[in-house]
Amino acid sequence: MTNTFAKDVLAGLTAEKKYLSSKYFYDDNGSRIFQEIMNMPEYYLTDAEFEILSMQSKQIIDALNFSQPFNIIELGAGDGLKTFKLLEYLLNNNIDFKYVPIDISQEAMDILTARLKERLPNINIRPKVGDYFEILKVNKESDYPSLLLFLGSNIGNYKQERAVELLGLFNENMKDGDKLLLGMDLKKNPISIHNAYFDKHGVTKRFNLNLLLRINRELDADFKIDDFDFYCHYNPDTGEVKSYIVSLRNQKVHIKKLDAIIDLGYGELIWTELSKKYDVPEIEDLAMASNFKVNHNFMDCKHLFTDSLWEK
Ligand code: AVI
Repeated sequence: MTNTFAKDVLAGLTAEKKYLSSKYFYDDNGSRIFQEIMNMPEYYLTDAEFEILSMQSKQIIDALNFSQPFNIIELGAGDGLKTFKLLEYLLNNNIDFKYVPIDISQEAMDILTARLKERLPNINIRPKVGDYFEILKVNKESDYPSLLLFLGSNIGNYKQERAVELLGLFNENMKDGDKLLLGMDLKKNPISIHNAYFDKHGVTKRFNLNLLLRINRELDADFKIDDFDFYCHYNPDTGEVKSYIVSLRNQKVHIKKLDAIIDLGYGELIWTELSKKYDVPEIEDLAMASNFKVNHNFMDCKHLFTDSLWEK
């Protein structure tokens, strides 16, 4: 078996406690459902981060203390326009910078580049498709300072050890003086978090069950979607939202390409996603564990979310 998706699905579905990684949510259909999630009023994260980047562009750029020109490198930029307001601020103020969005999807980069060039014709944009670290290694040789962006609470989808490992790798690939702006969701009234992930229209349920459809299609399996449900739970003590697919009956699923029959019991869970929420001391600890110092936490007016500025 050559393909890592196949290997990971087999490992996850034959484990004592079944799991599937949320990184596999994002096929074309999953990416579209994620756009729907970001447009839901319950999913406050998107609007909160948009507010930060719109209202505090000046403060963020001032805090960088960069000489010009500089680079803005966005990791996992997708086809969205999260950073539009920040980029617009820079152009309106004649600040000299180059924008380097990075993503694994060529299509996403093409869409983003076309949209930005249309809306900000003067932008100096150099999209890159591929592995973050290969691109960051090259950037380390740049003569100019760089701001790395890892927005949208993406870090929250990594377990603590993996988050430290990833941030440590960012750190190693940054020059002295480079900075990282990290989008992190904050602990808050647990009901708001519950509603953002257990939405009443079932969009997040569709997002999770789409993973079973992907396995059916790509690995020739016979998951019957109606025999599965979605459950998620926020634990305010740990700040962790954990999401699961639930088997609604005793059933066997045949995954032909894996030559595997998976037994699922009534009520059995397949863990799909972690979405971690932080408080300020935890942000300080995470920064320290990955060799960074927190420069400033830029928060929206309701303190739902932070874009946390870190330096080496
Ligand atoms: C991409 N990631 C930060 C989202 C989150 O909030 O964990 C994915 C998501 N899962 C359910 N809703 C949104």
